[in-house]
Amino acid sequence: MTVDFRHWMKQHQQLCETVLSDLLPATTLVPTRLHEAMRYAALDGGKRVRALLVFAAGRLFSAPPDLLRRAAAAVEMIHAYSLVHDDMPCMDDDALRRGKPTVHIKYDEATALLVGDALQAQAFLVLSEGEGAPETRLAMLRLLAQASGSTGMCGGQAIDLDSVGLALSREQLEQMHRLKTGALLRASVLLGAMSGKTLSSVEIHALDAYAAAIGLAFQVVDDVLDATADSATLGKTAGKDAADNKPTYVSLLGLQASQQLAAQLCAEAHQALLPFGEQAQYLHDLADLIVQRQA
Ligand code: GRG
Repeated sequence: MTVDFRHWMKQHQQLCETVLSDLLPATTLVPTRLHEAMRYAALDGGKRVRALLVFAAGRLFSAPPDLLRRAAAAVEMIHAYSLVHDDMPCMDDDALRRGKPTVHIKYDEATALLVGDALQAQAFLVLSEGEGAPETRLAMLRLLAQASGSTGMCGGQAIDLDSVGLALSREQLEQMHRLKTGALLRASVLLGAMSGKTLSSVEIHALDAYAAAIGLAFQVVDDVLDATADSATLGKTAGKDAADNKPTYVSLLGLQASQQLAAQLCAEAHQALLPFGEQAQYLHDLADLIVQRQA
């Protein structure tokens, strides 16, 4: 990772925070407590990997800033909603997220449910508004809906909930993560690129190969960190996978083989970007970031 990339990353994490703050309902707007809780869930926290993927992919095709910013905010809102719901007692039942009490602890369960619902609706609202060709916007909305719904993130979460205590094969584990985490990461890459131009099938194929590799790498690293890092560093409860008897890459392959797999997937991601040349440098560096992250 270069100094240039680190500078770009900080700048765009800050931009993501500003754009989210602008596009979320104000706390003065009724119902004020719900809007305050939505802002609590979405602002001031997280690595903003999905927004960074949108911005870095947008750079490939000089995407217009307004559409790119809305796409970045939309994927982070969907992600924030998924975390709020995932932390609820009916799912993972967690008290800590992004170094803060989870939404149902800070507020209450009913509010957490509504925060997730409202963040999801807000994501589609912000992407439907603003500048840009209506057909591009429609294609982007469709992609985000597919990535979030029952054949994407929600479907992956359903498989995850059904898998507790089961011995999944490597293929089954991969399919679950491709949906649960990979679908939104893929959508982030494609939404960024689509903001700039209508993609050819060759471009979609190359970006898909990149997204598939980083999506899986993200999850492998998540499993490694869950087994090796502490809660203070992670900002969420560490060791939860083993405690909950969940199948992970670490439980399936062991720690060392999981680390090797993450490195191999990073190399595959880099390889997939070759057709895009220098313009893809930040996507290249984001793959490194995903694999080298400590939280
Ligand atoms: C409840 C519909 C629904 C879906 C939940 C994404 C997800 C599906 C659950 C999150 C549980 C989890 C810990 C998944 C592992 C990978 C993951 C998405 C980690 C959190 O993402 P980061 O590390 O979080 O990008 P930050 O806080 O940095 O944004």
